[in-house]
Amino acid sequence: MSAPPATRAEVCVAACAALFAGDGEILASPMGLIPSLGARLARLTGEPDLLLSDGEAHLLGTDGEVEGWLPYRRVFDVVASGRRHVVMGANQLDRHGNQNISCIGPHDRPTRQLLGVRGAPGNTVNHRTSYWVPRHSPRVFVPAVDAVSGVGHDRGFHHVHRVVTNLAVLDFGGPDHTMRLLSTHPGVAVEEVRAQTGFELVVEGAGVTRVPTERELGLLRAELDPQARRDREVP
Ligand code: F8G
Repeated sequence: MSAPPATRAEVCVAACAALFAGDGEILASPMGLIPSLGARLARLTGEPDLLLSDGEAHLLGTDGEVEGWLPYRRVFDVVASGRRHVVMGANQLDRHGNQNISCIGPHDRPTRQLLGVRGAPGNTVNHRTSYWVPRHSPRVFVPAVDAVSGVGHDRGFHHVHRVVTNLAVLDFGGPDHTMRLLSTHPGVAVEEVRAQTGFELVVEGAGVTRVPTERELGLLRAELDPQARRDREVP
C-alpha cells in the first residue's frame, strides 16, 4: 500500500531541503522547525556532507549524535569564511530580498520592536542566505521594508538564494535580481501568490513545487518528525 499523499507542510520541508542542493561540506543554519527538518532531510538524501549544528556548541548527526565541537564564538569564523548557508525568518521582505526582523514603523519611533538585526547583516554579506515564511501575505512581502536587517541584492554583491513560503518557492532571477516565482505548491494558484504579495512579482515560467518522494516521506514521518510537529507550523 502506498503512503498517504504529501501534506503542504511536507512539500515545504522538501522545498527547504532543496535549498541546500549542491552546498557540499558547509554549515547549514536553519532557523525554525520546517527549515531544520529540511536541512536534516537534505543531509539524509542528496547532501551527506552538510554540517548540522545544535545552535549551541555542537555539530550533530541527523539522529542527534555529537560529531564535533562548534562553540558560539567559532560560528563567527564560519560566517566570515562564507562556508555557511543560513535560512532566516522575516517579518518583512521586499522584491530585492531586503529583510526586516528589527522593527515595524519608523526607526526612531517604531510601533513594534522586534528581534533586532541580529546576525542578519553579517550573514547576508558573507554567505548564502535563504528565507522561510510560514504565512505568505502582503504584510510580509512589502514594497519597502521598514528597516534593513538582511541585505538585499540592490545593496551589495552577494547571494540571497531563495524564499520558501507556505504557498510557493521564489528566487531572485527577475530583472536586476528581483523576486521571481519559481513554483507554486501543489493546489496553489499563481493568482493566489500574486494576491498575497505586496509588489509585482515575475511569474513567467513558474512551475509546480516538487512533491517529496516516498523515501523522503518515509524519513520525515518515521525518523525526523514522528510527532508531525510540521503540521502545526503549516496546517
Ligand atoms: C507586524 C509585522 C509586520 C510582526 N507588519 N506588524 C507585529 C506589521 C505583530 C506582533 C508583533 C510581534 C549568526 C547568526 C545569528 C546570530 C549570530 C550567529 C542570527 C551572529 C545568533 C544570535 C544572533 C537571525 C536569526 C531569525 C528569525 C527567526 C522568526 C520569527 C519572525 C516573527 C521574525 C518571522 N510585518 N510583523 N508584526 N533569526 N524568527 O502583529 O504584534 O509585531 O510579531 O545567524 O541571529 O543574534 O546572531 O517574529 O513576530 O532568522 O522567523 O518567527 O517577533 O515572533 O510575534 O509575529 O501581536 O504584539 O500586537 P516575531 P510576531 P502584537 S541570524
